Amino acid sequence: MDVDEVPTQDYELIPHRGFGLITGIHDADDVDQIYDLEIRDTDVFVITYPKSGTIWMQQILLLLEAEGDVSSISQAGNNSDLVPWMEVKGTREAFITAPSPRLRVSHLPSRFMPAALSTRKGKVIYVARNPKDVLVSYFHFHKVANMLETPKDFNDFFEKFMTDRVFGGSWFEHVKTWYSHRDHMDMLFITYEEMIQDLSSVVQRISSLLGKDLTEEQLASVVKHSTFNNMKKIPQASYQQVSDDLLNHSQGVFMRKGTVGDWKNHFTVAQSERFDELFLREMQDFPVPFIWDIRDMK
Ligand code: PPS
Repeated sequence: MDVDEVPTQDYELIPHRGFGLITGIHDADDVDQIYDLEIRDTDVFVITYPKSGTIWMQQILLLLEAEGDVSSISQAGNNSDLVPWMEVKGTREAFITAPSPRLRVSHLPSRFMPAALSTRKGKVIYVARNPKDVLVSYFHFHKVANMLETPKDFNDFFEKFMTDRVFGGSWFEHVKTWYSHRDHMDMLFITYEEMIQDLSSVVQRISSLLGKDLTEEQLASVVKHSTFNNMKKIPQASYQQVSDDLLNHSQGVFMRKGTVGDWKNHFTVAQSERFDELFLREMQDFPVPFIWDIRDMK
């Protein structure tokens, strides 16, 4: 079933093997079958904790495949259909029979993903974003997304995120576990903030990972058509065409601010300090730095 065709219903987060699945969107049996899927060398999986740059990466992958020709991808349909979610129910057959390259996105923890990835089959692009901005982006998205419970207020959502009671579970566990697989998977681990800071170099690295040989001009076109302002103008890329059953477009937009440090407009000092303590406890041995403020960018 296409993600756009999910019928209107009440959604609920149901625990399954330590991870919350959303009724109506996910099916536990379908999710369990992902592990045994045969993987091709040309398969590409973008993995993210929610609100970390998934749809940005969908646009970049499609543009790289199209060698920068934006009109060809806009005509092909919605990015969410061209680079679908692995875990959405009923998508298994389409994955098995799809022509190469199969481009997919997923929010799933690594234990659910195809085992073959750990033998360096297929490619993984993991995008991590500083979790304070993730929390803020996710708060706003909960008001837009019908499948996610609308928070009472920011404080209510802050508590839910801090105690892993959101789809995606613990941000810390998601990022650390995926990172721990980087040596036995063909993986590029990048941050959202790197993409904000130097999109050209990130696009170049993705292009190399995929073995592409694009001209300077083609790469420049990929970068140009994946900037925040340009993507916002493309309904197929910015999720403006997702059905009203799934997204309540009157409550906000998918592409909201696209920046670093918006958490400062939402967190109280006390919330920030509590978050910092948790971050330090969980991430003290994590080697990848996060950027928390746009002014810290070179
Ligand atoms: S989801 O629902 O998990 O798929 O959302 P996801 O796509 O991972 O994250 C949405 C946030 O990414 C921002 N975004 C971008 N930022 C900068 N440049 C580009 N091109 C871009 N595309 C998407 C989007 O605006 C969301 O962040 P916030 O902070 O809410 O603006």
